[in-house]
Amino acid sequence: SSCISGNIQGATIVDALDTLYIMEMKEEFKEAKEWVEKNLDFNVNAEISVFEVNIRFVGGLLSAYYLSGEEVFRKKAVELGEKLLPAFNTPTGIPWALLNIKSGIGRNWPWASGGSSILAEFGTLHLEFVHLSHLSGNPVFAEKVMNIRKVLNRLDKPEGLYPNYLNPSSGQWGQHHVSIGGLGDSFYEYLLKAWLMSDKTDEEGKKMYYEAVQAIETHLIRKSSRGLTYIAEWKGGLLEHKMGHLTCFAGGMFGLGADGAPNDKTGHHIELGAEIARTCHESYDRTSMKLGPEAFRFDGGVEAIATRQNEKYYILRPEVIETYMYMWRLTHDPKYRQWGWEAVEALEKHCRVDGGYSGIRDVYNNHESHDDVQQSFFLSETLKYLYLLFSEDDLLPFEHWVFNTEAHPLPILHKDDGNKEENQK
Ligand code: DMJ
Repeated sequence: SSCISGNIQGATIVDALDTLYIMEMKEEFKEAKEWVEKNLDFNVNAEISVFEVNIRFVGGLLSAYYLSGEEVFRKKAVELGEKLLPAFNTPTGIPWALLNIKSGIGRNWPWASGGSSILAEFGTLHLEFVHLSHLSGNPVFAEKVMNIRKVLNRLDKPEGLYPNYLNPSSGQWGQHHVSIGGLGDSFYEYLLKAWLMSDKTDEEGKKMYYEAVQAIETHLIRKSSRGLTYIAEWKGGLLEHKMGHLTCFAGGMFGLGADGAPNDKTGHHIELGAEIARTCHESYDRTSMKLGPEAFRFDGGVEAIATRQNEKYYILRPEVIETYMYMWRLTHDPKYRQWGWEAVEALEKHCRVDGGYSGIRDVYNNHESHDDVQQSFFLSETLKYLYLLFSEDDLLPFEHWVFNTEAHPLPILHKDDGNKEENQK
């Protein structure tokens, strides 16, 4: 019916395309491709999250194209990118969080501070949109994301930090909440990866990344009394000593950014990545299922443990394994493979169910209570990062590829790439 809005169907299939390809599951990849050709449809009355559709569908299609060279994926990616463009029709060009892709009408999450857009949402379009311009020859996609940068750079930042909320009409920050986990996370990731993906020509992205990390170290990174480094949340100058599972991706990010760190700080950034990996491993090790909770605290005598019932769940998230994979590639310390294998065994033991894998309601309990959901990022991220952790470094090497925030590999755009795509393989 025309007044009920639906969704774009096929997230799990599209999110898994590149994983199937990388794992050489040729039959399954072919089947998935045929599904995309016949059934993937963006002409639906759906109110979608611009961020989620971008990282899962646009990112998934772009990677499938670059890996396989199959034109259908390029075509679908550009078609979907065009559908997302009306989200940028705001006074500042900061996109809406939600968009009806039939009507082109956008709005923000009703819960977000003062009608704001979310940093981790509008800040996580850059990599995909640069590739959409590259593959379509249409500069509009890259222009939209470069404008987001411009708006951010005109604003004063409290203590050099980026608040999670920005109002797309006034161009002003909402609440001064800062997080390297939910609502903030992948914004920082994309500053670093934009620079890497540009073959290290995007000096603005580089500068923004390393300045942000400096502010994060000064204001958010702390050490517990028993020596665990963690990243707290900042609320208008006050720290909440809580670290989300989502925040654990930052270990890998610090490691990946270590090489370019200014002022001889390479070793320091690697060390920071290693410490975050260790803390996040502790959050897994201190549960009965050896799978980490959604959030853990450093408060009232506890360290790296969830204290609230509604933070004890595990929904097959990848961030801790992602950090193991980066730290393994960067250091070859065998502990990262050991820790990864512990996660494999725990997933098999506690999450495997008929027909797939399920999230767990309480990782501190001795009996699994399954939530009966297999998130699409389990196939795109968790399994892919595990596979890469136990593969050789020349499978999707960091010198040629960056992973979008949903683990979809995108080729680095070398300066002379303009008209030939072959050298990206
Ligand atoms: C994924 O969709 C992406 O990794 C995103 O950046 C954060 N949340 C999930 C995985 O936990």
